[in-house]
Amino acid sequence: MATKAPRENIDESDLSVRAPKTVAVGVPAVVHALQIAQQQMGVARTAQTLLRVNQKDGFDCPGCAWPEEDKRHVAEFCENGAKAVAEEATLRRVGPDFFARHSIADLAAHDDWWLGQQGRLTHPVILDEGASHYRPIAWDDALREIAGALSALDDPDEAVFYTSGRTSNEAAFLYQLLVRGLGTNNLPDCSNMCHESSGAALSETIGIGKGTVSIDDIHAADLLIVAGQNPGTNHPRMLSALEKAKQRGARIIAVNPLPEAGLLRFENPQTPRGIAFGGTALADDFVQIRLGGDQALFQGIGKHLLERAETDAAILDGAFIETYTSGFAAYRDALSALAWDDLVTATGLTEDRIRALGDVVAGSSATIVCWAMGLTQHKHSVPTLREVVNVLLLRGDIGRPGAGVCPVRGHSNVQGDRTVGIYEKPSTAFLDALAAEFSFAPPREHGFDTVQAIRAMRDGAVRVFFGMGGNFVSATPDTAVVEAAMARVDLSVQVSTKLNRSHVVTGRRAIILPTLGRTDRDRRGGGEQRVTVEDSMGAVHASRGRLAPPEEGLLSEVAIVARLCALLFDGATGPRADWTSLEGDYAGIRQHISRVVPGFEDYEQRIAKGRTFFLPNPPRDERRFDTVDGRARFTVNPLEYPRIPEGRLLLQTLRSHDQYNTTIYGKDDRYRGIHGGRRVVLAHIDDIREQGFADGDLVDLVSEWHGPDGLQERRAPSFRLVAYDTPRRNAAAYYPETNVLVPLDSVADVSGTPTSKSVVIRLEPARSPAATGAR
Ligand SMILES: Nc1nc2c(c(=O)[nH]1)N[C@H]1C(S)=C(S)[C@@H](COP(=O)(O)OP(=O)(O)OC[C@H]3O[C@@H](n4cnc5c(=O)[nH]c(N)nc54)[C@H](O)[C@@H]3O)O[C@H]1N2
Ligand SMILES: Nc1nc2c(c(=O)[nH]1)N[C@H]1C(S)=C(S)[C@@H](COP(=O)(O)OP(=O)(O)OC[C@H]3O[C@@H](n4cnc5c(=O)[nH]c(N)nc54)[C@H](O)[C@@H]3O)O[C@H]1N2
Ligand SMILES: [Mo]
Repeated sequence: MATKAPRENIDESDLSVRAPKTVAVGVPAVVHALQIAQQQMGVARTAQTLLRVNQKDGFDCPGCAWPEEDKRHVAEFCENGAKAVAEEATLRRVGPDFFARHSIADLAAHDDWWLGQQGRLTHPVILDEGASHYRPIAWDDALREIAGALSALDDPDEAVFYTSGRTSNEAAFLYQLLVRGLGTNNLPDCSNMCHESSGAALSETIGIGKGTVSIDDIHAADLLIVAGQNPGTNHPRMLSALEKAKQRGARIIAVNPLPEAGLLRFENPQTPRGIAFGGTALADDFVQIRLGGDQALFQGIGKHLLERAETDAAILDGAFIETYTSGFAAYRDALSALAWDDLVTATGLTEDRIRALGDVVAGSSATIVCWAMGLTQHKHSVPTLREVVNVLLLRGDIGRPGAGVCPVRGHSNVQGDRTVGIYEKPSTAFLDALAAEFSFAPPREHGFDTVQAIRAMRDGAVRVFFGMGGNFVSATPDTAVVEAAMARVDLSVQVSTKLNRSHVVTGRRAIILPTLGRTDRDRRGGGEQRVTVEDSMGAVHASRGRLAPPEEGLLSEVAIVARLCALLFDGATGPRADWTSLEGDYAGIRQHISRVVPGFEDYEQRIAKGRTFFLPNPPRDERRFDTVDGRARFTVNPLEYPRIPEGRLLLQTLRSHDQYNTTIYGKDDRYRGIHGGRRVVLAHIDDIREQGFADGDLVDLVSEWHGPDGLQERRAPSFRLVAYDTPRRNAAAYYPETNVLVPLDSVADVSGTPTSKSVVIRLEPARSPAATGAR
């Protein structure tokens, strides 16, 4: 069912702009988090819940994927973790009466923030074809409807199964089995829009699609480069680790177009010193790079190291290069042919500045590069990350203490989901093991990633869309195209904790299955269940919720999938397993995983009593590189960087401090000085003036994209211009509001990730003066 987005009647009249902050966290953050938590869940539940976050035998924070330290604090959570928990543990409810009161058209007129604020979903509901309202449906009937629609497909590839990254290992493993049992690898996931570029670059160059450092390595590093990441907002617990590294003498360099508060200074609320003394200055150096200039920066650093090595061979780790790598000579020659002028243009930094950074790298005894979306969501993200690897290889900075690559993952179990099989391009070894374990023939042909899935839906090739968590409609690029694509599907199913836009923009028929979250107690036939998750550093541990679930009889994700399997696979065809007993006791699923996925041997024992275990990581553990030639690979990557046409700006779409992806907690972005609104575009004052505007003017953002059929334009109306400290011609605005501007076909080479951090836009005076914010 196609609906009109709430974009037309935008009220941002409370918007105000103040000076950005230079210090992150501290007491105001804790107070703010507790306020939000108490509004959602009351005082008693707040205390009961927040004290269990990330404790051994507690539940894993549904916030981010940053690992816990081994020695836990009493309150092992951060402001934004507390908000994520409060969102889920809220006492507000969305039940059948809510859906009776609100038609689809009514819900569609509200934004993601309002939808999320309504509370936890409690009952399965169905939207019949042509109906104006969802109506309640019994669990069994809902599951039979879904199984029926899947069985009726002419070809299993007519179904698409999306996963967001909060799903546990157990649920994810069973879910991929269901999907492959049906006969398709159409398993797009949020990773396709997130760290896919990291996975692609790292698998190719070092033989594993994950980072190679542990939390101890962070503490032990001599130099930490944090590029394209805003940890003060998105991975606040990382700041504690950076602080510890700093206290042990590490240098920290922030590479970012924006001076993000958390990277500059940090007040640790866990330590009295943090509160009393105004915190630690974290970054020793802030490198204000142009959007998309990072490939050039790392090439420049590599070039400088190679030049210095001509007179001082000890600059490079010759023994490492000789023993463990391939491709060095070609890399060296390619870099020597690069012109400094190009590197300067691409980065916006001077040659001297880049060389000085090279000297810092040369002087470091152990270097880690951390990154997130600022490096992964560009057209040339994969080459950019290959260049990061090149620099680390030059100095042997992989596979020894305090050194390595550190892609900082987003969703709390996005890495685990991939490990247990949520992947549209599964390896042969994985499929072979799955086939042997469950006596069936999984499909071998690769499936759709997120962007390919949208194209197939748009073209009418998909009849069933199934979303395991997430908010497909809001999170994906090109909102208008995705909404139309979703409307073409016969049946859309969402397994969700909270209401979001993907429940309102649906297929011709739609089903919502509510489910348990991390914080909820999960009691099944075999007793109270735990699930497991893998953090950003490959450590696996159990998570157990303790709160009374929002509704008796609410099914866990595992139970939903197990029951669908029981309906779909009768033992004659498809995978064979005892679905009922797997639903009753998830230890049975862990046994299957331990036989299918390498590294999970003795799974149950290794997670007992709150223990954590590390999955094998050949580069880290033994400097073994499972690449095509068995070596870590230097690569040659022709320089790329965004060329911004005359009179245009390059827009990055990012997160405010008060949101979790498409879940909006509130309308403030405290550290950046934005209050009471989200429709702002941060730009350099000279660009604002050059374009004929003034700070505070209301503009429409119009993106320009040259597709095969010529110029395409997309418009996001009514954004307030905010003069901000950013490089010239680089602008920033919040996602998901700006997803309307991101063309579906604008994706990263190799990884297919939407280029959410480089969208060419022009500014136009706002057509409709909808928002009248005072400043
Ligand atoms: N509270 C909270 N926590 C979260 C999330 C959330 O929404 N809220 N989301 C989770 C998820 S799924 C993810 S993936 C992570 C995201 O974590 P981040 O990647 O930190 O999130 P973004 O807001 O997209 O910020 C991108 C950062 O990169 C910078 N940047 C943009 N382009 C470039 C570039 O070309 N070069 C460089 N060097 N820097 C650039 C931006 O200025 C910004 O600081 O956070 C996770 N944690
Ligand atoms: N323009 C632009 N677009 C982007 C990005 C960007 O930086 N810019 N970032 C991209 C990135 S990095 C990511 S990861 C994606 C995020 O894409 P998604 O993961 O699809 O989006 P979320 O907003 O995290 O999903 C939130 C919804 O998940 C559901 N949910 C929460 N917890 C659970 C649970 O435990 N179980 C179940 N079943 N459901 C649950 C709730 O209903 C909630 O409304 O967005 C991408 N899109
Ligand atoms: Mo993400």
